[in-house]
Amino acid sequence: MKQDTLLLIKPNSTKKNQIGEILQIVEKNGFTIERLKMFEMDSDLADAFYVEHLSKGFYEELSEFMRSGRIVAAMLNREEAVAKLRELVGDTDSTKAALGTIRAMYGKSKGENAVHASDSIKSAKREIELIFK
Ligand code: 3AN
Repeated sequence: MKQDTLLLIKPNSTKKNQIGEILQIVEKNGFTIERLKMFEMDSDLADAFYVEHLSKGFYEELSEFMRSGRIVAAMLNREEAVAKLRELVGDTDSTKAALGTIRAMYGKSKGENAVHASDSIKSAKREIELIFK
C-alpha cells in the first residue's frame, strides 16, 4: 500500500551541504518527494515533535542540536514508505548503522545521526501535520 512518511535532514547535514545527496539517495530508492520545506525549529516545535522524549536525559542535547541550524523536511511517498525509509536510514546510532544506510554514510553518533524518519504510520501522520501545517 502506498504511504506517506516524513524525512528530516538534520542541521549537521544541511551545514555540510548534504541536502542534495541525501534527497538523491531517497529518490533513487523509489520515493517520490511530495512536499519539501526548509525551516528552523524553535523550542516549542522541538518539544512537540519529540514529545515522547521530553523526560529523557538526552532531551536538552537533542533539542539544542535540532535548533542549531536549518532543517529540510521531505514528505515522501512510495509502497510501504514508513518501513522502507527506516530501512534506508539505518540504526539510530550512526556508528552501528548498516553499511550503505544514510546514517552510516552521513551520521556521526546517536545524537548527530544526520536524518530523522518516522517510526510508524501514526507518527508519520502526526509529524507531517506538525511540520507542514
Ligand atoms: P530514531 O530517530 O531512530 O527513531 P529515537 O526515536 O529513539 O530514534 O530517538 C530520537 C532522536 O533522539 C534520535 N534521532 C537521536 O538524535 C536522539 N537520541 C536518541 N537516543 C539518544 C541518546 N542516547 N543520546 C543522544 N541522542 C539520542
